[in-house]
Amino acid sequence: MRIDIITVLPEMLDGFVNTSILARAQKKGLVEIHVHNLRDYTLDKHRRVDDYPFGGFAGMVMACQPIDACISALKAEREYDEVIFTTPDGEQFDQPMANELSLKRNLIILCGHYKGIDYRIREHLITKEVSIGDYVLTGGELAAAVMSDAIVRLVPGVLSDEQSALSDSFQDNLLAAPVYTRPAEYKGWKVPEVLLSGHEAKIKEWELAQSLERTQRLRPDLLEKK
Ligand code: 6GU
Repeated sequence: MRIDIITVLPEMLDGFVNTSILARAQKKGLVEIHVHNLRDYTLDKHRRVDDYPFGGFAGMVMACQPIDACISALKAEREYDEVIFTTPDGEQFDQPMANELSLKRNLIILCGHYKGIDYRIREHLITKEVSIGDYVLTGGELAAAVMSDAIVRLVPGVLSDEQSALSDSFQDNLLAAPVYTRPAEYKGWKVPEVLLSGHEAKIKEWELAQSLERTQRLRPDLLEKK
C-alpha cells in the first residue's frame, strides 16, 4: 500500500514516517509513505499557497492551483482509491474506516490548514473528508499521522503477530482484556490466578468476561453497536 501525504508542514510528519513500526513496514516493502511539500507546487513567485477569502471573511484560504498541481502530478503516476481531506467537519475516523482503508492500494491524504481550502477542491478532487474527533487541531498533519498509523498497522505483515491487530480494542466493539508480564507478583501486586493456570479454555473465558465488564463500565456505547 502507498500513502501520499500533502502538507505545508512536511517536517511535522518526517519524524513520524521514519520511526518505529512505520519505518519497519517501509523497510520490509509492505508500505510506502511519501510526504509532499505543497509549496513545491505553487506557481506563486513568493511560494505562497494561500490567499485572502472572497467575501471579506477573516483568515486565509488554501488556493486551488498548488493543490490541483500536486494531486494531478500524483494521479499522472498511478490510480488512487481515495483522495482524503482532513477536516474537523469530515466523517469521524474509527476502526471500521481504518479496516476499510487498509485494504486500499493507493491513498492521498491532503492536510487542511488555515481557515480552510478553496471549496472547489473539496467538490472536484476530494473523495472522502475525515475528522479524527470533535475538537479542533491547528492543522491536519496530526490527523494524517493518526490515520496513517491506524491504517498501516492493519496491513498484513506489518505487525509481527497478525493476531495482535485482530484482538485490538474496538476490532469487535469490545475493549481488550488486561495483560500482564513477569513477575507473577510485584510489590505484593498479583497477576490474576487464572492466567497462571495454563488452562486455555478458562483463560479465554476470563478474557471475554474481562472485555465485557470493561466495555460495560468504560464504554457502554460500544455494546449498543453490536
Ligand atoms: Cl482532520 N483537522 C483539524 N484541523 N482538526 C481536527 C481534525 C482534522 N480532526 C479533529 N480535529
